[in-house]
Amino acid sequence: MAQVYVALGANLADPISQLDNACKALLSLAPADSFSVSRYYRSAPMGDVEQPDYVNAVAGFKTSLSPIDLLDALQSIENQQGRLRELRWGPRTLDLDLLLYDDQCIDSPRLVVPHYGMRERSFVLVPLSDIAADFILPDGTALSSLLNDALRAELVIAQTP
Ligand code: A4P
Ligand code: MG
Repeated sequence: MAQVYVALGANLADPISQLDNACKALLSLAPADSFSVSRYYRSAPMGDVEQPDYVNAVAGFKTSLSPIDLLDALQSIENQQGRLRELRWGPRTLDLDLLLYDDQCIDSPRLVVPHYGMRERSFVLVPLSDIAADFILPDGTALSSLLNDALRAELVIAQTP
C-alpha cells in the first residue's frame, strides 16, 4: 500500500463540516489505523479572487488505489459535497489535492505529484507538519526546512481534533 497525503480546503457552506465529512469519506479509502488528520486551520484566501477565508487541513493514510484511481476518488468526494468548477482559484465547498503518493514523482496531464504549490503554501506545510513533522520530500528536502515562524503566523487554529 502507498502512503499518501491529501490537502483539504473549503470556504463555502460551513467549511468545518465540509472537512469533517471529507475525512469520513477519505477514511473509507484507507485502513482505519493508517488514517490521521491535522488540526484545522483558518487561512486568508491565496490569489486575487475576493472570497471568504478558507479552512485547511492535511490528511495522511495508506491506500491500495493507484494514483489516478485515487484522484478519481478525491474528485468524486468533491462532487458529492457539491463542488462546482466555475473559476480557477475561486471559492469552493471542498478541494482535495493529492500532495504526495509515496515518494513518486508523477507528471501526467491529469495529475502532477508532488502538488505544484505545496512547497510555498503555509496552509499545506503547517498542517502536514502536524502529522508528519519529520517528512522528507521526494527530492530530499526536509519539510522542517521549508517551515518558519512567518508561515506559521499566517494561520489560526480553527479546530483541534
Ligand atoms: N491536478 C493535477 N495535479 C493534481 C493533484 N496533485 N491533486 C488537476 C489534485 N488535482 C490535480 O483542479 C484542476 C485540475 O488539477 C484537476 O482536474 C486535476 O486533474 P481543480 O481542483 O478542479 O481546480 P482548482 O483547485 O481551482 O485549481 P488548482 O490549480 O488545483 O488550485 P489549487 O492549487 O487547489 O488552489 N487559499 C487558501 N487560503 N486555501 C486554499 O486551500 N486553494 C486555492 C485553490 C486557492 N486559494 C486558496 C486555497
Ligand atoms: Mg484543486
